[in-house]
Amino acid sequence: MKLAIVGATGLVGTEILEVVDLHKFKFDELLLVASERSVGNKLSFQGKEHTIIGLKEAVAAKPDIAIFSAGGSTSLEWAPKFAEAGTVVVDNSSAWRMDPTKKLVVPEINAKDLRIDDRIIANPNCSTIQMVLALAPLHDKYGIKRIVVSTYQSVTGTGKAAVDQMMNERSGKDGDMVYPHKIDLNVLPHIDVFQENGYTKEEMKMIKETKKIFGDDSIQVTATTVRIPVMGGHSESVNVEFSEDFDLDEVRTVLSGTPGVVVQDDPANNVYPMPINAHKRDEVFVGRLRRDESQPNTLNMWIVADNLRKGAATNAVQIAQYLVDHSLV
Ligand code: A2P
Ligand code: 11C
Repeated sequence: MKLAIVGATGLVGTEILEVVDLHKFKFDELLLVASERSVGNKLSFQGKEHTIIGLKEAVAAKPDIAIFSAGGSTSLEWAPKFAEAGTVVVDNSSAWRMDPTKKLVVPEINAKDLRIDDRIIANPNCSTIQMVLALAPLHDKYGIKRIVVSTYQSVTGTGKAAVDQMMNERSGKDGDMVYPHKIDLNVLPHIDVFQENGYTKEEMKMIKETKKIFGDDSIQVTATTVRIPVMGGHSESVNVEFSEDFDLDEVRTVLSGTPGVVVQDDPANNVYPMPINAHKRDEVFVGRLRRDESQPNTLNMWIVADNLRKGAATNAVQIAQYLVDHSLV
């Protein structure tokens, strides 16, 4: 097994390496790939020093799996070249997600749809992954009609430069502005670029990706995505209307038995999911479970996960592991 990590020096790339180590993902050779700026630099992993290589050299090495996290334009240009060389690409960017010929995979939900000829596999957006993982077992039981989601997203979703902006503001240092406004002590109702319909691209990702992952265009989704000066994870307020009525205790039981989901719902003791606790965890945390008393068959929930883990690195490494376990590479 020859494994390549494209974007190995970035926030998600660094997390992928951590997850590869923690999950004991087995490989014989590891290729660490980044931009020309980093080629030749050394990066140590599992006690071994690796030299960063460029994309051309990585394609020529014909890795079995390449996990990409180097931005959409790098994926658009380079994923097909890897695929042509026989590599299976697991891509973290938005480049291929809505391509009807590519699978959009959250392993617990739809890895079973993967086939040997899937050469570029898309990893969904972080805010979509944590929401659909928690909703999937409820969708199976009660059938989702409509989702209204508002997010509270960590600056780590934007990458290293955004973390630097927040920290510079906090310590009074000058530095590059990644966001159009200050982020520390502020809230930006703006993630990714605005579209013609007034929604941001992040909001449209949540809408379109949810339908694709559930394989059901009839599910109605509306989203407001918001950046807050927090690290550690994304939080989401989710209001979900089902076709069938539910029992709240049964919802708790179903979620408690869902692999990858942890219920933290004990308001009397101030127990509910928070990004500070989700940080560096692979699971998706769910709490504040309560009936929406304003209309029938509707549930309110609060969903938190480390966007760099299940939202990106963990999900990608799980896909890679599934490919290995099912002889799809
Ligand atoms: P580099 O460190 O050489 O710039 P983040 O999202 O945290 O900023 O990380 C982005 C990752 O994608 C980094 O590893 C970065 O490498 C990599 N990257 C950015 N542009 C390219 C490119 N054109 N080719 C290969 N890797 C790239
Ligand atoms: C954010 N969700 O928090 C974004 C980051 O489409 O993979 C991931 C962007 C993507 O800013």
